Amino acid sequence: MNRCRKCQAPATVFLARHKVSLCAEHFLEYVRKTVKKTIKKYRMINPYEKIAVAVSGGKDSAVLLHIIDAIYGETLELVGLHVDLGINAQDYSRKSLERARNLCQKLNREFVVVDLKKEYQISMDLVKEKEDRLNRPYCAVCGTFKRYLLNRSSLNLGCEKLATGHLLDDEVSVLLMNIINGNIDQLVRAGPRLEGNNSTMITRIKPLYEVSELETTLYTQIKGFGFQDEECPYAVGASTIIYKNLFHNIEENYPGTTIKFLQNYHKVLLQPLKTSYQIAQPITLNRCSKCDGPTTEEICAFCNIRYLLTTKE
Ligand code: Q46
Ligand code: ZN
Ligand code: ZN
Repeated sequence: MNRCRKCQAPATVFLARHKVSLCAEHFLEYVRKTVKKTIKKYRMINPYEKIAVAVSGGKDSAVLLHIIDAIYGETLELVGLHVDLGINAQDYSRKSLERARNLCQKLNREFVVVDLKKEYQISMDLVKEKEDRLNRPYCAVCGTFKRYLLNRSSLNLGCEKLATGHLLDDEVSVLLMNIINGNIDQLVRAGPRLEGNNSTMITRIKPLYEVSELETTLYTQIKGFGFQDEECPYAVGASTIIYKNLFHNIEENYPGTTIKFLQNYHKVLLQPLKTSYQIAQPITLNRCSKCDGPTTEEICAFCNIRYLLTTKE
């Protein structure tokens, strides 16, 4: 029988990338320590800050809120921020909202909902209905909605940072997609801390940057907390899923490859890339002429999409 490397109790988990067996308690400690190390390394959180945590109702953001709450307790003001995307199929949005609310209630943290339909008269259901007008993947549109609303709401709530549940698997998938598509602009700005500007753009942090999807799954199983585990009805065919599966296959054969890819990107490739392309400076942001939000154009992506969805013809 495998024994926990730390306490010799029967092991529950084998971490292939570290070749280490751990009992349930020491596995939870390992994940928390990984997050703590990331937060420290990238100077993500200062004492007594007010931080918005994006809670989708899914497992990754549940783990994120649990861990930040466990590490910092009352020394941080945390607000769970949920975007209701208006997905009626399979009752998806209602179930997600319920999960997110329960999580915040359990942890005794403030919970705020931004309702896309009530506040902006648009929804992901409307995106599906009018997909010919937009002609872009659902998840790309949804990503624009979420980024816009989370940014705006966390600033309105007076938060200093916005924490999101992006994981190792998300980051490497986006990195590989950007390499393949030659998106240099995105590549030089990849990272777990994206600086804001104190007025229109909040600083975004990703404390789960070095935690894998498998690890968050095990974390939720051990802790036994509920989350929305049904797949989003609009996720079908999303390219990120295909890239994630690619990394899962590589990881099965060569454990540790995923984290190596991410760490080496930062250690070896990022700096030369920034230097040779000389585009490391922050982009100049204008204010959107419709909503006053941040944009590099005259009208921001959110207002553009909203216009396409709500005009008569
Ligand atoms: S909610 Fe939105 Fe996700 Fe659904 S449409 Fe895609 S991005 S899959 S995390
Ligand atoms: Zn142990
Ligand atoms: Zn706008």
